[in-house]
Amino acid sequence: MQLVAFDRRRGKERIREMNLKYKFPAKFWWGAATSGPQSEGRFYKKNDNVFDYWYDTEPQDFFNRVGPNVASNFYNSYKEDISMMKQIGLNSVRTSIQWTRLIKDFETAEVDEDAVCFYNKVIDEFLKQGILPVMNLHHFDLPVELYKKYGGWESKKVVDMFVLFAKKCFELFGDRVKHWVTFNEPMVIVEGEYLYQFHYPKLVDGKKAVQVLYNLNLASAKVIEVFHKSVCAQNGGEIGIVLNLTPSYPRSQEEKDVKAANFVEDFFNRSFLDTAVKGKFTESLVETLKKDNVLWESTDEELKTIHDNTVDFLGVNYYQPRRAKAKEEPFDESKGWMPDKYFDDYKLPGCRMNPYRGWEIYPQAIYDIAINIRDNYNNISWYLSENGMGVEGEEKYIKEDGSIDDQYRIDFYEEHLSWLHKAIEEGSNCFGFHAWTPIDCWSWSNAYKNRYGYIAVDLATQIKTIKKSGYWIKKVAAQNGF
Ligand code: BGP
Repeated sequence: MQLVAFDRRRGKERIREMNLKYKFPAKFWWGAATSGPQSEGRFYKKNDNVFDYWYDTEPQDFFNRVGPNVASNFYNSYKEDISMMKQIGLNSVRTSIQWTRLIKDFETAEVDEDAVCFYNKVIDEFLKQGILPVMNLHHFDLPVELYKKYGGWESKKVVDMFVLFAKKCFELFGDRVKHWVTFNEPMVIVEGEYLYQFHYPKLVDGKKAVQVLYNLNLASAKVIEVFHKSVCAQNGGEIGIVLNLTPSYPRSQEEKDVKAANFVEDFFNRSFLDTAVKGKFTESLVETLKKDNVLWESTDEELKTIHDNTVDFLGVNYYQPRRAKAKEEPFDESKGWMPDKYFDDYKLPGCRMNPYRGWEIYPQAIYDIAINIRDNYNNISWYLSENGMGVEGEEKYIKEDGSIDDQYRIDFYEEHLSWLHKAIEEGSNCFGFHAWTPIDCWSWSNAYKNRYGYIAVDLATQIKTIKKSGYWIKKVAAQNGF
């Protein structure tokens, strides 16, 4: 009897699979991404990161004055949260190990035993639920102590302390975690902290920005070196980096606009992509920085480390495209060098926008990214590690049964996935799709303004409810397509 029922069900599944418009490769990752500082809350954390400190000193900078103290309470509710992730069919999830939670003393990398116990429980719970944990080592969460003492990522001493932290992570958790990430969006550290003032310490200093860009590349390569020599790698573990590759399209095909867009690519994308995959900095970028007298300080030994230690896989976060045009006014260098010397941002008239986040919606860029990786980056294996639609005031879409009808998010994902599918059909080596984010989480100075999750969080009660998109991804994951 049971067998008949089972066969009927399989039969139906097969028919559904045959009817799919977009079928993805076997073992495709259908998951979502979050991070420690955005989900755990500060509970029992022995050290503060730059965001904890910024919130404690300038809470007015955060949307509705909501800080990272509770976030989505993952520290206390990780079991229930992971079980909800399982319920919506995710087969893989990325989060991060917080440097400021795991490590008590940054100079010696002495660990905090409570934190070790916490991360062990989290990893074991993911595995018990059949969800592949992808562990990232840095999601903008620099210990504030290291900023105050050494200038944070401006210092190569901090690079070495980060390597000590990473080594500890591999030793403690590498027996179970097989997929590691050195950094999430390192370019955002450069932009937010040193150029455009949207992350603490909100500096505007192009020269320092360039050194930080270099030091982050060095840190990633040094961590990869340690990883590849560790038992984790011998046991089949892999390490990658997650980059926000925002393709930059020129306003027109006129030479000056193309040149401007090409510089944007060099500075904001290739400065991490070329090093991560090919082990070397883009020549045209190095030439420009040298000419402008702002090139980083490097040694031959460091450049060899960067050259010899490239990633095993790539994660690409994509939210919005970037558009550039030639400068309309000459750049005023009296306040110092900035990459903006070579381009102006360009807003495409009439483009589709996500009004809450102020970001253009352009799904086709996924295809362009995928083909670029295929043709210019050795067709390295990669996954779409973040993609998402942040919406403010989602409560207005609550249905009678209490769940949120976020059809707009489903449409957004289907459109992006259709372009990804096309690129895979054409040979791009993509192995997964992670949405931002499994459960609504705290998002830096935007706090809880825009919600992204498959699962909603009621901030006052911390009650979590699956949205319509959560049921959608469950079906997509089960069918391996849609
Ligand atoms: C990405 C970050 C995430 C998250 C997301 C949404 O760039 O990796 O950490 O913050 O953006 O951000 P926001 O809420 O600011 O729209």
